[in-house]
Amino acid sequence: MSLASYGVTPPISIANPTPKENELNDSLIKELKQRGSFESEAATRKRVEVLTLFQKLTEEFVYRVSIKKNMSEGMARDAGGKIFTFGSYRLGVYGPGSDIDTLVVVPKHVSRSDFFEIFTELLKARPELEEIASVPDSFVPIIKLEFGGISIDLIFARLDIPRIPKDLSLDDKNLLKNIDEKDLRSLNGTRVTDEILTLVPKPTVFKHALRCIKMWAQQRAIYANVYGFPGGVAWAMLVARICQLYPNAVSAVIVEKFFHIYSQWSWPQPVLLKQIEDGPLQVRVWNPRLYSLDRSHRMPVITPAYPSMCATHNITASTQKVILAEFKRGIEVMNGIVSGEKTWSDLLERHDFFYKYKFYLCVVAGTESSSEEHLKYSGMVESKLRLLVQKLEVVDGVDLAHPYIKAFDNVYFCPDESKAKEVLDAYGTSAIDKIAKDIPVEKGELEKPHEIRLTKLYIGLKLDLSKSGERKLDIQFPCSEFFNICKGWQDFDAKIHSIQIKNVKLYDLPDDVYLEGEKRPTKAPKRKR
Ligand code: 3AT
Ligand code: MN
Ligand code: MN
Repeated sequence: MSLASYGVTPPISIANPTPKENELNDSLIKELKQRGSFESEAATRKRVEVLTLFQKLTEEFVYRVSIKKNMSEGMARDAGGKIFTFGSYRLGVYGPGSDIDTLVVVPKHVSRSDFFEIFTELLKARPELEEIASVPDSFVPIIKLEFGGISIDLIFARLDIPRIPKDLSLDDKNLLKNIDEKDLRSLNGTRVTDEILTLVPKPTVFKHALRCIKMWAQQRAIYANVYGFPGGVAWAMLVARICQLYPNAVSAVIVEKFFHIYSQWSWPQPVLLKQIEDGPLQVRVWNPRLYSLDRSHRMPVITPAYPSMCATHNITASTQKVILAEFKRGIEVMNGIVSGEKTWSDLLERHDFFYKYKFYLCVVAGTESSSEEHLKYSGMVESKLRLLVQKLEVVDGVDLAHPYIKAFDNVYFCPDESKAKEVLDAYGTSAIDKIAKDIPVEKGELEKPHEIRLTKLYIGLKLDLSKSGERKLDIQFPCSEFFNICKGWQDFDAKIHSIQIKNVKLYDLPDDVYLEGEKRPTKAPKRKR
C-alpha cells in the first residue's frame, strides 16, 4: 500500500525515528510495563485457549439448534458458526484486568432466544464456568461470564445466510442486509475494531501509543462515554488518525503529536480515518450537512465501518473544555519529557478533581430494595448525569460543570426510619464519615432493617458570578428538570427510589472520594492583616 492510502489526507511527516525518539520510546514502554499495562504471556495463552474452546462451543451450539430444527446431520454440521472479538482484546491493548469481548455469529435459522437458552445450557455444563448473568433485554443483549478466571462479555448476531464458514469475514457490508437492529449493533463493535486495525500503518506502534493514551485518559479522569468524555473506541480512533499522519513514527512520537494535533484541531471538524461510505441499508450515516443533530457534535470522531457514526456525541461544552485543557497539559508535560525535565510518570499523574473546585454538586440516587433494583435505577441516573451537566452549563454564572467519571456506591442497614433519614441527609458529604461508623453494612442481628443502597456522582463547578450580576447562583431550574427526568423513568417508584442533588463545598467532601494515601485538601492558613 502506498503511504497516501492511510487516511483522508497525505501524511504530515514520513520521517523515521531519531535515536533520541527511540530512546524516549523505550522509556515509555518501560513505564507502561511498570504500571502493569501488559499481562504475562501465560495469561495471554490462557485467553487464546478459552477462545478456541468458545469457537468449539459455538459450532456445537449451532449444530444442536440445527438438528432440533430437523436439519440433516450433514447440513447441521455444515451450518458452522464463528466467534469474533472486539474491545481492548481485539485491539491488542488489554491488561490483566480486561475482559474478552466476544461476538457469536450464527446462520439465519438460529435465533437470539436459542442463544440465551441453548448456548447458556452448554456453558453451564462446563466446569470452568464460575458466574453467568444474562441481560437479554438490553440495547445490546449480552451474557456476562466469569470463565476459568477470565471475564467474558458474550454478544450475539444472526446473519441472513444459511451457513457461517470458518473463514467468514465481517467486512462485507452486504452481510448487514435483512438483519434486525440488535444484530446490526452487535456486529458493529467487531466491524469497527477490525477496520481501525487495517487503517493504521504500523499496528504495534498504534497499540503501544493507545495503551499510553488510555492510561493517561484514565488517570486524568477523561475516559467515560456515559459522562460525556470519549470512550475506548473514540480514543482508539483518535490515536489511529495520528498514526496515519506520522506513518513511520514510534509510539512516543505519536503520543507527542497527539496532544499537538488535537489542541490545534478546528473542532467541530470531524476526525475521520477514511471517507464516509454509503451502503445498502435504510439506516442513518453521520452527516452534519443533512442532520442538525450531527451538527451539534462538538468534537466528532467518526467510526470507519459502514454505517459510520459519531463515537463522541456525548461530549458537552464543559467536557470539551476539560478535554482541551488536558491536551494543553499534555503538550506542556511532553515538552518537559523531551527536554529531560519530566518523565512519562509525570504525564500519567493522577487528576486532582477532588482538590480543584470550591463547589461541587453531589447527585445521590437511593434505593430501599435489592441490589438488582438499585443497579437498574442507579444505572439510569448515571446515564442521565450528562443531561444535568448540559442544563447547568447554560446557567448564568456557571463557567464549567465538570462531571467526575466514576460513581461511588454504598449500602447501609439502618435500624430504624430516623437513622435511614440521617444517612440519606449526610450521604455525599463529610457528615457521613462521622455517623457511618455506627451503621452496619450487613444485615447482622437487625430484625427489620431499612436496607438502603446509595450511589453518588459528583460535578465540580467553576463559577463566575461577576458576569451574571446576581450574587448567588440559582440552579433550581436545571435541578428540577433533572428530577423530572429521573422520576419519569418507566420503573420509578417513589416508595423505594429517591433522588437528591446536594451542594458540597470542597472541605466538606467525604473521605472515600480520596484514594488511600491521598491527603485531604487542607485550608490555607488565614493571612494576617
Ligand atoms: P477493557 O480492557 O475491557 O477494560 P474495553 O475497551 O474492552 O476495555 P469494554 O469491555 O467495557 O472496554 O467495552 C468493549 C466495547 O463494548 C466498547 C463498546 O463498543 C462496547 N460497549 C461497552 N459498554 C457498552 C455499553 N454500555 N453500551 C454499548 N456498547 C458498549
Ligand atoms: Mn473489554
Ligand atoms: Mn466488555
